[in-house]
Amino acid sequence: MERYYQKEIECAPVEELKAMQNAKLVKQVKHVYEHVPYYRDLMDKKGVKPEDIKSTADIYKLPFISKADLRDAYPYGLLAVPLSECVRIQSTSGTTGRRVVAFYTQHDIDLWEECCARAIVAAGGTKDDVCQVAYGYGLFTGGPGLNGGSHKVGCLTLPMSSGNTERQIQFMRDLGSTILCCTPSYAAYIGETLKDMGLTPNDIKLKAGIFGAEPWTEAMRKDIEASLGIKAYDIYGLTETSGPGVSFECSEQTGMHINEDHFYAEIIDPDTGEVLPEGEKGELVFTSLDKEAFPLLRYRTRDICVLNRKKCSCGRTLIKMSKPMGRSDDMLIIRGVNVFPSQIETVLLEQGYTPNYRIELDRVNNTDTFDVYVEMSQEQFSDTVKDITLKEKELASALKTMLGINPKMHLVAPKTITRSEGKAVRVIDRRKLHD
Ligand code: DLL
Repeated sequence: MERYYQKEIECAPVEELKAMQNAKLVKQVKHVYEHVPYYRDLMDKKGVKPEDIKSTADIYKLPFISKADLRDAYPYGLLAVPLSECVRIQSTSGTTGRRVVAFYTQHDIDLWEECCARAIVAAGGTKDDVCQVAYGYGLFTGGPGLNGGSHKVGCLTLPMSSGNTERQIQFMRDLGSTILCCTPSYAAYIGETLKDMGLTPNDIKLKAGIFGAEPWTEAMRKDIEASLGIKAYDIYGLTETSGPGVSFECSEQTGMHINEDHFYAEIIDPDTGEVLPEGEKGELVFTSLDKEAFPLLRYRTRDICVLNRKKCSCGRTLIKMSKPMGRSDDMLIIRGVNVFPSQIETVLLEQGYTPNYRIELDRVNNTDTFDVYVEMSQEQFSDTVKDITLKEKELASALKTMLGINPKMHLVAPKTITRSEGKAVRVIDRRKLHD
């Protein structure tokens, strides 16, 4: 039997949902225009006033917000309430330029946690469950978001954070965890470790997993389900809109239901910005309808998706998005962490290396491998092997500080990285990320 956290919203008649979105949009545009000078300037430049937005049918008139705007406005420029009203920030890794810092009032936190609670209940969670949260905690939104959702459902919450896998399994056994929340690659690794410890899914009580923050295929879903003896559910979100819980899978698993009472979704042509009809593939754009502190209007996610409103057997009427099928920028997601090649280049230049480098990615046993090859100068190359090994370690550690994940560094001889006559090919990605 399908369960819901907020049935009155999740299964509301579509017309009711649309009317709700229209009313919230009108209010939100006014709030942003009055309180965010940065966005007001964008609207003024486009010649659009809050009164011009009467419903979601008018949304195309509004300007987009992109990561470049977040950079320009860093840190407070898109804040719509006094800082004293904010109770939390969350962030992504990266340099000042690439880092996203999102602000929350208590009301924003409550709504975000409710979105995560909807995902947990859709995966079968109840107050009798033991929910082990093995997403990273801290600035990353995964741990705090699912932790809050788990509390709202009333599950016994295990705030494990990621890492220390044998201890994860020990707790899972001792406390009888029934739901696991983490990235799909970490879930696969936990499954592998379980086997290495001589255990089987019969030795644990897990029944469901809520996995997201990075792309994963149906084949990976099947592997994880078999290794942990669970049903695996997808969850999507991004720091800019709050974190996980923008959309989530139900029992039908043919896409993720978007929490439309809080987020208005559009699909646009990434090149022209034109809004595409439902069912067409393009870039996903979100407008936060309820957020007080950091309400982004028409935020370009760069995720390529399709939306559909076909009737779902779970009873929810919320529109569904496909799994992201790619990106319209150069962002890579490596072990759940967002990485831009330019961040790597910044570190190399800071450390006195040439910008001749290559990133190689693969997925071995469902875990991402991350190798960075960097060319040495003639002087660097004349160092002893011992010196070079030390330099590789130093560089790996500088990259870890910048990105939050550890690459395998390879310092290579001068002129060995293939030069390109056109656009440099910096990234070789051999992973199969999409079906
Ligand atoms: O990854 C929030 C999150 C945490 C989602 C835990 C789900 C679970 P960011 O670090 O800001 O936020 O990264 C957002 O990750 O634009 C997508 O490209 C990608 N992404 C997130 N969820 C999925 C998913 C969190 N289920 C970026 N499938 C997004 C594929 C995903 N890609």
